[in-house]
Amino acid sequence: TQGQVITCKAAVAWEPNKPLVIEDVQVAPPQAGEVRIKILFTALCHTDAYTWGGKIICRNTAYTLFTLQDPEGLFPCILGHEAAGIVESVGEGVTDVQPGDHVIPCYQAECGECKFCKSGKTNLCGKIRAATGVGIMMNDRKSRFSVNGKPIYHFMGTSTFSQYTVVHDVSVAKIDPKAPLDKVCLLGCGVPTGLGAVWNTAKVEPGSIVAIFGLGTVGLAVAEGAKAAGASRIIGVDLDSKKFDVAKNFGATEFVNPKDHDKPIQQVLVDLTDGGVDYSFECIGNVSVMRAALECCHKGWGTSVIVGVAASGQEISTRPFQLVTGRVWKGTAFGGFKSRSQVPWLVDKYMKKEIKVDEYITHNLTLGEINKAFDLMHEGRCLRCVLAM
Ligand code: NAD
Ligand code: AHE
Ligand code: ZN
Ligand code: ZN
Repeated sequence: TQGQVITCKAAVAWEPNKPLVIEDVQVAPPQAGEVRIKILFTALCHTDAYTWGGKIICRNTAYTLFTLQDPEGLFPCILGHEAAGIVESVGEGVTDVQPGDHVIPCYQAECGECKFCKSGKTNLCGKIRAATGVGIMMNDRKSRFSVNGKPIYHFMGTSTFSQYTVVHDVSVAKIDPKAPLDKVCLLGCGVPTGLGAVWNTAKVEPGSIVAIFGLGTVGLAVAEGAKAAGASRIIGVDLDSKKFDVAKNFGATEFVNPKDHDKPIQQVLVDLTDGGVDYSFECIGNVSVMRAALECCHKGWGTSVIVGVAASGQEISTRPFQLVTGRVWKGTAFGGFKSRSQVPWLVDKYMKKEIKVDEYITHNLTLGEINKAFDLMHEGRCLRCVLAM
């Protein structure tokens, strides 16, 4: 197959919110600096759903020069960014991986050479983002996917809802070939994001009081990370009380359901914690909850980390006084982990049973059942659903 177009099955999102369609997709061979991967397993992350549900909002004021539309939400596209597979072929000049290598495609690249990579201050990489953020490849500004000659956009530089995908070499983490791909696919997004939000972004200290808004996979991984960091209280907040039993197994120590209270949830948490929490994490993608997560932080030092991705066009707000009086508002992408160097390390930690992965998988389906998998996510009955390709 090397050097040839591969025809395979992929789930194509033709339009926002319309069911994905399994199509025969033509996948072009990798060009210079690119890698074609046979995806074996992919999971769904809520970010795929947000993009799929994309809407366009334009705003033009002195301070908002661009549309508030998500520039990644292009259609038709192939979504998916939490996966594992095997390298099928590589383009010219690719030396870090070769056919047969077991890999996790990473939506956040790590080139090691750009201003971002060299800064020592961030895990974001600037090398290919201009292309991956708008659904194309860097070399020729084109897509490697097509259906009957019609180009299909890439998504997040990964597009894993396809049996074969083409990614940039700086987006490929080579992992231990003994690691079970049907499990470690989760290390492509949600689990590292939650763990890293605690360890890298917030840097939670032993004894801290932590609040977690949203107990899906990302929020549960925050709980796991906070427990490992020695937090003294880990307060889970969710509208769905069924999540509380599950969250106990990941380290949460207390639960609050906003539906059980008349007071605003930030006030409930401030009252529960003698003035507020040391760290809070928003793991939903709801801008009202982001505000509550900031405002439940302790005056003077409480830090709130935005992890959730809000729907296109949404904006956050609070009284500036909240920040003037020492609360800190931060965000995290992929939990601050450097992808190519740290994903293999996370895989090793899983192999040594130092972090959970299997526990986040509640459902296993096939690519053909992908719409059912999205339904499960929206019904809130599932943490991660892994699709066999
Ligand atoms: P999920 O759907 O599995 O979990 C969301 C949880 O939030 C559910 O348990 C739900 O019951 C709860 N919830 C919904 N509305 C709520 C409300 N108003 N108050 C309290 N709880 C509420 O999602 P996930 O896959 O765990 O992802 C969580 C968020 O993180 C999403 O926004 C996703 O896009 C984002 N995300 C961000 C990154 C990153 O790098 N920053 C990485 C992965 C995911
Ligand atoms: N494109 C959207 C925002 C999407 C977003 O925030 N993506 C997160 C990853 S979510 C993973 O589940 C991210 O880290 N992006 C990294 C980057 O470099 O853009 C919008 O609103 O514009
Ligand atoms: Zn994700
Ligand atoms: Zn870089």
